[in-house]
Amino acid sequence: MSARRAGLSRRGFLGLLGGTALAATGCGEVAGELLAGSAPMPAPFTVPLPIPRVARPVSPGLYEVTQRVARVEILPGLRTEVWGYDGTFPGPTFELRRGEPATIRVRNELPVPTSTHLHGGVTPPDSDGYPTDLVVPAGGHSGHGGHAAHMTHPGEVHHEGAKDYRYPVGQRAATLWYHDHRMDYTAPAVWQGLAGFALVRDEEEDALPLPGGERELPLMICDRSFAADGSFRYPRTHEGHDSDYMEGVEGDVILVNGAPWPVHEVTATRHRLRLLNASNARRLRLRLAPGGGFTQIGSDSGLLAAPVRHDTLPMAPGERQDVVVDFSAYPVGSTVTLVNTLADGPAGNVMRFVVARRAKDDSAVPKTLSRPPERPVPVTTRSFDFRRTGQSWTVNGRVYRPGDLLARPRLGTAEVWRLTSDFHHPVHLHLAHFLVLARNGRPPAATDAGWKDTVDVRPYEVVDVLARFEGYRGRYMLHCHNLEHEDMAMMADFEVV
Ligand SMILES: [Cu+2]
Repeated sequence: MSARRAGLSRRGFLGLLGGTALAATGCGEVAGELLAGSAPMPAPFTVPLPIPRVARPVSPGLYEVTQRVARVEILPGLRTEVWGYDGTFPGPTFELRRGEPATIRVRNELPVPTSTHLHGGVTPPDSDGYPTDLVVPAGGHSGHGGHAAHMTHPGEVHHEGAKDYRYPVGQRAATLWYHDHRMDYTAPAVWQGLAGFALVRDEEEDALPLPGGERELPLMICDRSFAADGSFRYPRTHEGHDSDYMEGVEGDVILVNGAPWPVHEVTATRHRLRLLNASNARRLRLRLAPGGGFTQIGSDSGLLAAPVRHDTLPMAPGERQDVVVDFSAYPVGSTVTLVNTLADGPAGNVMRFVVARRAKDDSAVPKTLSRPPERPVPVTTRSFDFRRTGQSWTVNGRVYRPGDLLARPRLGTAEVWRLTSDFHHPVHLHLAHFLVLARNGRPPAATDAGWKDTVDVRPYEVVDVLARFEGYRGRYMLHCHNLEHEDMAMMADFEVV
């Protein structure tokens, strides 16, 4: 029985028993603290699934996107103020191709500074969305945002009004995403809507007969809570993050592509689902009801060598799963519901597919998908401990300070990074992609397959990853992708030398 079902809040539970007891009782699957909303919840599976607009370049290789405030209908009949790339939540999808460099000019018309990180991108350091490399709104709003006063940090860089983020796109086809990454404010800014997809394609993927077009769906799953007037609820105090939500904020409404518990009509054919857990803190364990499975074809950083079949997909914040679901296995007229078995009640539902009719299907999932980079030989091992220290979340006992380097790996080498934790910490490395080698000295889970950039480290777990430092020299970061933990200092810098 979970602590919540027993009538105790998780913060009370943690306070009462402490983290060790939490892990020992097996209640440790839920990471955050639930923030209940007060808006009427829509009936599930009534709102159509939106597909984010695909961004069009203004000239070859140049995109422009404007971060601005918009009022959009998320809950039927109510308006929600979002901070969106081009005023939408999710933002537009950037379709990128390996070998074709792209520049994304991000204009900031929000009341707060921003920093945009391409998550999973192999990106030069000056375009990587460092937390103090800021685009400040034109017109001098940088010092006093409407929602949150802007504390300045040593070494902070200000770009007035806009910044050109340059992406060489030398990497393999993969499901990437972009989101705000500003120091101390990533969690509220992403909650407010600053997130979108970026899909990298390449010739290796083009040659495969995978489902495409309308049968390829990017699905951004995240939770939010709403006040009675439809506005987002988010707990903050004047000093910053609300310590009652130290473990992370979980919403009670599940959104897919910005719509609550949507429904989507499909033909009885294979569909490719590019799943992203974009929640601040909520972990997911996805399943199909009434049954069936997922054929995983890709991980965070690209296609697998060969497909892997799963009945359930655990997904921590920041992780992606590229899967194929064959809807011809279900009777025409039936429904297939994507559920999250880690939650009770409304949050246990995600979205529903309606199998509308038969259709021709030329797609297939070949036995050989791709040739991922070979496993490199590590030159050294380093340890990173993700742990609560007082009122902060720390890495190796240190509260994040920009420029405080924890490692200096050499370009072109690989290292084993041993990740340990006291709680759920989805650990994300910028620049470097990695293979999961072991969990507690044992082989990793089947769902850890392939090259990744984010790994779910569970309470008191030891996770060994083999990271490749390829691409660029310079300063990058590793951090917890529970966004409240990240804002409460669970980040560290490393420099590729
Ligand atoms: Cu964490």
